[in-house]
Amino acid sequence: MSVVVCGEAMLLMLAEPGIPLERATAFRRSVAGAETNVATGLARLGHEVSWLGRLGADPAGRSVLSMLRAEGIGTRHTVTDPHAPTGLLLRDSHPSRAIDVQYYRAGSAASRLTPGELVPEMVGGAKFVHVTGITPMLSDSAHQATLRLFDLARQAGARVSFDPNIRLKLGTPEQWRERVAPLLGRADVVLAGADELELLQVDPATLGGLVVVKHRDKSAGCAGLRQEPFQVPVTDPVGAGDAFAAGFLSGLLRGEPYEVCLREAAAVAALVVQCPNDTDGLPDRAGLDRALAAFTEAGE
Ligand code: KDG
Repeated sequence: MSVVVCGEAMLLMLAEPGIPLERATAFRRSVAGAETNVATGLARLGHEVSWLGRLGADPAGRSVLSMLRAEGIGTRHTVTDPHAPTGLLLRDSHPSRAIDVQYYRAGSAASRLTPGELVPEMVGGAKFVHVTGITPMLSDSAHQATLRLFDLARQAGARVSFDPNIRLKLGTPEQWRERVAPLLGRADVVLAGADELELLQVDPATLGGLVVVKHRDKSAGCAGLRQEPFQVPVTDPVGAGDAFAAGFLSGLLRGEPYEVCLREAAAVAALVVQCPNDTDGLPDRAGLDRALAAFTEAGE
């Protein structure tokens, strides 16, 4: 297994594009979850990926599981919880006005993740373990589980990549600072927005690992390099950060220089924002190569 991701996967009911949530009558079913978005991106680019997480013993959980399996994501370690539901996310989709995201995830099966259920075998052989700040914000036990995952990754010789993924619906800035800021210092690769680093009050220069900063102007950089965003029409910006992470990690897994990792990350993100849901635009290898060639031809 090249990459292990851990986090909550929710059933996503996405309103028909352009219609506000309370007016929408048609919804499309798919999967939401920052970590499973990254897993889907990596799987489509040809990497072996496994997902650690919990689902309810309900139709939403079975639906999520079959969609993840259809992407070729390993689900051997998925836990089905008979006592708690699968999380649900309802949202609408617009290119420029604010997107209405409604979570129904409090007390979900995923929030009941515990450190005791994470065992070394789950990360054995992984090159990367990818985690986001969402998981430690789900509950105290999920926070403890996240800390345990960092330890297991370290013991297994896997690098940890970490995206804070701040969602203020999950906690106050103080709570994010308390739980999530310390994790950045323990990660080997941090993928974070400049605004997130500010909110967490983390100076990237103090972090030991590689820090990839996503800037407000949509450019991104690391190790003194800067990648401008590719100019594409934006249909739905949700999932861009996860797509960027998948593209960047894919480059790292192939041993590419950071310059290539940044360019591929930006290209995967540019493909995702052109489609309404989180994962429709995630390319396979041939699709990414075609996009990169087109951007090069356009002088980008
Ligand atoms: O990164 C996209 C996510 O926002 C979405 O898929 C759901 O993980 C999610 C969250 O907590 O917002």
